[in-house]
Amino acid sequence: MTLSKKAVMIAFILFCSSFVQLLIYPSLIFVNSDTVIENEEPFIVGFSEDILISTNDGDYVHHVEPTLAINSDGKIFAGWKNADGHNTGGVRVSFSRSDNNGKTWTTPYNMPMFEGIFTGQSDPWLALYQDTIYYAYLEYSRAITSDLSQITLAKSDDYGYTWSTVSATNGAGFADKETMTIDSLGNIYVAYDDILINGTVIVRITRSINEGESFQERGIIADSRIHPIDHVGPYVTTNSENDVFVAWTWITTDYWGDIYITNSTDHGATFETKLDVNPTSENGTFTVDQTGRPKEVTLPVIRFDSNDRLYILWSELIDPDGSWGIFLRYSDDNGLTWSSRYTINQIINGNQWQPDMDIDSQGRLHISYYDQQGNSYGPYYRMAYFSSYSSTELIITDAKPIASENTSTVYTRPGDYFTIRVDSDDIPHVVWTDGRNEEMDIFYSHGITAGLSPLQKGLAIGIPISAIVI
Ligand SMILES: [Ca+2]
Ligand SMILES: [Ca+2]
Ligand SMILES: [Ca+2]
Repeated sequence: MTLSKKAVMIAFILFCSSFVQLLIYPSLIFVNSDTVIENEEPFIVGFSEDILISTNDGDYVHHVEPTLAINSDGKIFAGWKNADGHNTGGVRVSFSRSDNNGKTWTTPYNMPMFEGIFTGQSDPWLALYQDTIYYAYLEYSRAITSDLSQITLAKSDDYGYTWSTVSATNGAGFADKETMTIDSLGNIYVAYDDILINGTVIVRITRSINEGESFQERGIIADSRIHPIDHVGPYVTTNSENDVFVAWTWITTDYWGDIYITNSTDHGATFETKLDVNPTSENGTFTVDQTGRPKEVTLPVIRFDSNDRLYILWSELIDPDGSWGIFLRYSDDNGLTWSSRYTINQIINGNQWQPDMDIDSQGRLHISYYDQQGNSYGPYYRMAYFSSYSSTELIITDAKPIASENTSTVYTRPGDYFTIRVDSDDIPHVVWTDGRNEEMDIFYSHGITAGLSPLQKGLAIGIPISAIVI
């Protein structure tokens, strides 16, 4: 059976099971007590054929840690990190674009090095504001004559044909693990770890109020000299009032800590007292491989829906079988109090980690994560939503494989994240790290809806007609 045939069969089986779910659950979402809108399609029944987008192995064989952004016209932009080894540090970051809903992608190229300095690059992060692409990435000097370390912000007004770059940070140490968000007015925030040479970690946030022409230091979110022993992975977002929220992992003992969150009502100048998202236990941690290189790590993802409900998603090493699992909470009071914990992984056994989510126009969560069973892993997808806004019962669709092949657990370091984003039609698009060809590559796929017949689905996503006749 060809891969395409297998994908179509899986899509059809998932179509049938999803139809049963449609019958079971009334598809209404209550936005507030007065407003009722239908929770309409699209329901995602499977994923389109996998497309390889890291097509250039000439300089670097391994490609990991992809990021994704989609504009209102459906142009898709992807970035990722290139490395010499499957589990080694980043050397350059790349960019590619699709103008035809992911069917084909432009030839990837490496992003510019800041002011011509010979740098290494890592930690790619894409965001859009209107039709301008903002691409944040870590840069560190590889020349002995420079000690440059910063988050660079590259900006393109022409879909990635040309870029201008600016330094988005000015910390004292190694700038690491940034995230970026852009508020409704176009102000750009970059949160990152500033790692000093003595091991102190200061989590900082910077802001640009001039469309990325320059950045100013704003506030300090965490400092390991005051709150030992380590802080990692600040994830920044804003609500409808353009207040700034940051969640991150605070490691409080050698191996354990938890997710903390704080917010700022003065655009990042000062932050409220941080709150433990799981106050009764310490569940955040990290694991390393046999050579001491990082594998799974607890890192939060935070997003607001259009009603300012705040969702937080993360992975923990506390499933009953001692494995990693994925959890969700929400808050309707800007993070002061939190809902019960919801388990997101459908299968408890094995490791589920590295979750990401996006929220569509109907307030539904589109969630992706890796699931390892036995000696291989791959990306999976679930959609989650509440039957009404006051309901605490999370409806969550069956886990669906995104990729048609898995990656061997020999490849221990797919990066710290992969990315899911919904387009203007509420369709999820995913980029992930994939080792099916005995090297790490970046693949892409998008959701297929139940609204199309299996034949139409095949035609709509470009599967050859011969593959549909099973
Ligand atoms: Ca805790
Ligand atoms: Ca598990
Ligand atoms: Ca390759």
